[in-house]
Amino acid sequence: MTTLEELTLTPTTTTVRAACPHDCPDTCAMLVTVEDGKATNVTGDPDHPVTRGGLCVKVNNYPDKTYAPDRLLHPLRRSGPKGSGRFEEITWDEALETIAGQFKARIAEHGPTTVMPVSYLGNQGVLNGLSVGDGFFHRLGATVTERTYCDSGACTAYASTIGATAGVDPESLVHSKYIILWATNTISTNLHLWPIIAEAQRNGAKVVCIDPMRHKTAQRSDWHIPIRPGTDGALALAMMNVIITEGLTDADYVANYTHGYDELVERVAQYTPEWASQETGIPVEDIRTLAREYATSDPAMIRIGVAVERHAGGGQTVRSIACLPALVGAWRHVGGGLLQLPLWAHPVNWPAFMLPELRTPGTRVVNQFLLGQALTGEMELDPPITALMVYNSNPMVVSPEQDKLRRGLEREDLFTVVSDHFLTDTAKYADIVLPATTALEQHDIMFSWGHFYVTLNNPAVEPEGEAVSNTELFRRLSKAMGFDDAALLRTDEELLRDSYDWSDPAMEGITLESLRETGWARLNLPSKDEYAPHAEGNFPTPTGKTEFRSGALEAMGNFVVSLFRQLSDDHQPGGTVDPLPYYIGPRETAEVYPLNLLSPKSHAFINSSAGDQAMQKRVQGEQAVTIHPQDAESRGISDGQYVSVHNDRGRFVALAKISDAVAPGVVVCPMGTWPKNSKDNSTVAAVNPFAFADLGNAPTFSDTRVEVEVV
Ligand SMILES: Nc1nc2c(c(=O)[nH]1)N[C@H]1C(S)=C(S)[C@@H](COP(=O)(O)OP(=O)(O)OC[C@H]3O[C@@H](n4cnc5c(=O)[nH]c(N)nc54)[C@H](O)[C@@H]3O)O[C@H]1N2
Ligand SMILES: Nc1nc2c(c(=O)[nH]1)N[C@H]1C(S)=C(S)[C@@H](COP(=O)(O)OP(=O)(O)OC[C@H]3O[C@@H](n4cnc5c(=O)[nH]c(N)nc54)[C@H](O)[C@@H]3O)O[C@H]1N2
Ligand code: SF4
Ligand SMILES: [Mo]
Repeated sequence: MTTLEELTLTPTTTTVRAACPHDCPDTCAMLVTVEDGKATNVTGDPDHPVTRGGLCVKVNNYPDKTYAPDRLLHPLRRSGPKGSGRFEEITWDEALETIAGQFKARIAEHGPTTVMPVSYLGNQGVLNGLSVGDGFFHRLGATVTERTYCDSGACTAYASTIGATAGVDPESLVHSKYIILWATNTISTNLHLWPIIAEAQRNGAKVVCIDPMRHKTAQRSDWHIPIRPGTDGALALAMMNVIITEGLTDADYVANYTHGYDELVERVAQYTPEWASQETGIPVEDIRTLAREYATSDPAMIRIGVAVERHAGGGQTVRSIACLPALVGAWRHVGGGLLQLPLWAHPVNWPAFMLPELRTPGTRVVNQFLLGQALTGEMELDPPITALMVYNSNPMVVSPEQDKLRRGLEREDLFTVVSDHFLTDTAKYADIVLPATTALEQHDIMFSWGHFYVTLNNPAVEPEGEAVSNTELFRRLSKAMGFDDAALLRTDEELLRDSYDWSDPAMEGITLESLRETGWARLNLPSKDEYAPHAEGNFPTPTGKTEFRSGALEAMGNFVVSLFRQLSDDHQPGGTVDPLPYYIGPRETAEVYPLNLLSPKSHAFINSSAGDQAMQKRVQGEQAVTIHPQDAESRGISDGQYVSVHNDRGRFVALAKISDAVAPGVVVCPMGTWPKNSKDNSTVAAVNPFAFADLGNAPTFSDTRVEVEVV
């Protein structure tokens, strides 16, 4: 490994090992060049087996973000109407006094659940990310926010079928001979996996991409299968039908390591390729070919993207896909099986951050997708929400029902605090705005949901202005509220020590001290050339097998498995769920509005982050909706014209991009654009529904029907 001394150029120049803080599977190891106390450059660590020296377009100018002229550097108090963006600078003491005073007064009048936190994964660090603040709000007795933006439906389905297993090591994909990329635009959203897939491809692997859009990844795949959105479950069930009827199962693997096979055979008999072809729009022969090639190639890999869960039947879709590897014995081989979120391999000490012991059992839970309803009173809440604190999230961009949310945030009687790097469209509605540090200015340690490496983030420079880390923010708030619980006042050093279960076998040989030397380390697991965790079953399910018939769903009905949710197990959705996989089609149909809108990730933004940075805005371009030539022609739309995209929930305006990269009936507009940078102050979130998918309270962003017309 290159030493820091070797990387150091001049005596006043140092190199600091850091980590990209974003909600991205790649969790890159960064090297920060610091000259005279200023960060002047960031690069990827060339020695890191996944980062391989490169950062992506979203982050490779990270010092520009840290030193951006419009960055928030001081606490602010609103001095104009909500949304006007007019603020005046105040001191931290004034800000903390105001917040504590407002929280106390509103709690005295309504009770503690009148306060609601809103946070997600703007920062993904164990210290400053998902659960920072949870202990504070539990101690306060605030409404518990359910966070199910991402993969909670897929995780529930996956865990109900094969257990909370890390699955395949992404690096093992070099050994795969058949790789199905199912609802993932890898080159944009999981860039550092692509060289591994490309290596497998050079070694003879066939790469198949199942996606309604012919994007960068589809273009580089060997076979692109355009599918009608939200119908993937039909395809997976029909693949099982073909595999079973044509005798392509691995009978020995099925007999030893699966549960409920006979019932599965009975169940999938109805899901013929002919039926699935009608649902999915994929020719019958293609469905048969896919099933045959998948069943007869070794090792065969399925990589599922998060987008596979974003429709009414997302949970059952993942259930069906998760059954496939066991049916054909793919798990026997290194590089065979299923890759979803390998985060389950990381022994993060989550309870030390979520602090469930500070929560009062039975405290009210509100899901963040319903924020607009919760704030406008459409959702009956007693007491109402009268104080909101937003950090690590930008709901005006990422939450559905944007118009309703805006109306809620405009409420004069709502006291809103936002902590962020920039004055986002959400922050504009705040009463108090607080400045947050960037990854270059704070301590953290990163798990990964895309590989088996743990990465330490060392601060490279002093914070700009009066910005503080989220950990420091909540220490200050705890003191201002008079909370003296030791757990709420832990220093960053103490939090780092609490971050991982260092005694877990996966951490053997890794300590905080060793990470300070090396920056990152691979978890203590077999190498990518040996790792086949389920070659002999060993699934972490009740039966120890792949459960075609799911004991968990049978016992619990609908529930939520997700690390990204708060620990609130006394509040599960419930209801009965068929324990065998079955088909649920899209909820919104062509009868309502003719076009199916997808809002996948943008290439140059990371969710809404970087959405207001000059370079990234240039690369991403203006908000645009891709529409098929036939649909454009029948509506009199020409390329480059502004169009209105609308339904009963709202509308946004975007540039029309006419292309046959999408099928007729499908339109695509990436999420992440800031409303203020759009033509009509609105984005895809204006038309997205709040409705949940079938499992795990997952979103249904892809289950959005719209009409498009010239403005
Ligand atoms: N550049 C960039 N990278 C990111 C992010 C970002 O914002 N920008 N965000 C990060 C986060 S938080 C996440 S969760 C991941 C998500 O990364 P991905 O899992 O790749 O998710 P998306 O980009 O939303 O969608 C991927 C593809 O799914 C397709 N799709 C949509 N609906 C369906 C469907 O019903 N069936 C099928 N088969 N395909 C469908 C879309 O056309 C899209 O091409 O990316 C991470 N990486
Ligand atoms: N239409 C549509 N909507 C979607 C999706 C979709 O595919 N389509 N995807 C969903 C998914 S998968 C996800 S993961 C969510 C993402 O939702 P969010 O996690 O809310 O994502 P970001 O937009 O990145 O918002 C993070 C905010 O946190 C701020 N931030 C970053 N670091 C820090 C910090 O250290 N401290 C503080 N205080 N703030 C910080 C950023 O500047 C940014 O404003 O969006 C969901 N919304
Ligand atoms: S956003 Fe993802 S790909 Fe880009 S630098 Fe961060 S971890 Fe790497
Ligand atoms: Mo996500």
